[in-house]
Amino acid sequence: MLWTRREFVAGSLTVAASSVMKGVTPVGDPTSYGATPTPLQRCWQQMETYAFVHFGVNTFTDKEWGYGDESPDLFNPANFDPDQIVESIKMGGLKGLILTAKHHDGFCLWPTRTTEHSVRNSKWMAGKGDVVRAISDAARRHSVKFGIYVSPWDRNAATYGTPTYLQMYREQIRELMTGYGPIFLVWFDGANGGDGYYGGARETRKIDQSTYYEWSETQAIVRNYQPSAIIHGQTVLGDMRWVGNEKGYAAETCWETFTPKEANGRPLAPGGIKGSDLKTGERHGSKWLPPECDVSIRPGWFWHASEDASVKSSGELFDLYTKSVGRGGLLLLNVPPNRDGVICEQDRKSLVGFHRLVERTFAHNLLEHAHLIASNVRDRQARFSASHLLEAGEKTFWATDDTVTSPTLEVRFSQAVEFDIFRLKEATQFGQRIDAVVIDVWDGSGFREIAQATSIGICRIVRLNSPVQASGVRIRIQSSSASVVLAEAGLYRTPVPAK
Ligand code: FUL
Repeated sequence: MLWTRREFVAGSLTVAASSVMKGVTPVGDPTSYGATPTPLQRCWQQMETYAFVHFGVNTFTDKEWGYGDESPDLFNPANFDPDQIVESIKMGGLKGLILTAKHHDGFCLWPTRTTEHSVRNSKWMAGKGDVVRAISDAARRHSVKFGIYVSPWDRNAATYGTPTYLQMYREQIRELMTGYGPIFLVWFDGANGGDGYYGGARETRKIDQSTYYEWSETQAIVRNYQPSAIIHGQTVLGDMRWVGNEKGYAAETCWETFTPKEANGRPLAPGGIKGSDLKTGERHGSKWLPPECDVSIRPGWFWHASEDASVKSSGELFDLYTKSVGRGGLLLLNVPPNRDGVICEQDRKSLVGFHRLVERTFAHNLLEHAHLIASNVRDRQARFSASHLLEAGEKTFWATDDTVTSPTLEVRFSQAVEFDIFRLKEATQFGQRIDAVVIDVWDGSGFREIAQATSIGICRIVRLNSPVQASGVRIRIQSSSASVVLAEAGLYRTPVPAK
């Protein structure tokens, strides 16, 4: 049944009957529920998407994992253009980039004092080059945030596997944290130990992933020098969880919270937790640890000529966006420079198209001028009314009374609208509260259910298989672990069918 005008006024927007008017102390904000994000995590989650830049000796050897015996001379990008790389990333709407300062082969893209295996001993720029400097400077010039990947596994280092290597690794982190300005994110890889060059030993070395790196000490270096950096990995100090796959998507039901623990009770280490658990997170988990969904725009992480024809299309990237950002996570999209040291045209084209798709889809909220009719408004105060759902950001929100955990929101349109996406955002400073939601459309004579969703969190995008037309829409919160605090609601129509 549609709401009458009287119910609309009584239930939603007026403050006439509120406690404010009755001279009673007005009810304040709801209390937060469960784990909540830190201010740092909230800022980072607003970024939604950022890039990985895999670049190094592998770019020139056509490999994904270099053995560690590559000559530094191999690294010789003919037309290295850091501005072109950063601009390409920006054209994709990506808000930051994470450079592989050192991959598993151990070759350092900056002139480190810790090893001879670096750009300092390469023909490139007669040993005077510094890729980390060039890219971080360009990122700053273009207002793109800069982050670092520094592989713990080092197949070049003679000392790998001993405490001496740990000293070297930590010194590398120190150099990177202190020499290149603000770092927004540090990525610690889970791939560890195996065969390698190891200073000529050419053998297999196994380490105990959960104890060898003493992660809390290693990561404390990051916290000390870059207190505003997000730490990748579900470790003691980690601010996020890896999503458990490298395909760029989270599970359909995906919670922002997680309780980091290893099945065998050993210390936490990157890569040490079951992938399926990471994909869904954990309802009522002890920590706010949103998933970061990493994926490459190409089949491999490094550039390979043979993959020039396999660049993901804009539509495919948009689909991944809805399954990562749209499931409460972040999208980390790898865009690898080629041997010239630039991003290829086909990758740029996809990035531009992807950005345009996101912008155009979400530019026009079909609820914009509609009256949102809420079945309950907290203390009937205007500052908690459903109209705030149409304002961007988490600062304003629709909130219900403490006892109301399954309210509805209804909308009537003077003219039918067509949409294929709906998006909800919780005000996450109050925690993840909603458990399940149903969307109904009014077809002229009654409401018909068209979609359901579970976890909402910072952003939930539900994409319908095909567009629907409706003269009314009802959002039914079926269950919530605490009263509802929603920041945004929207209906959208994708401009072109995404492939
Ligand atoms: C993995 C690595 O082994 C890959 O080469 C790549 O860097 C990816 C992002 O992480 O663990």
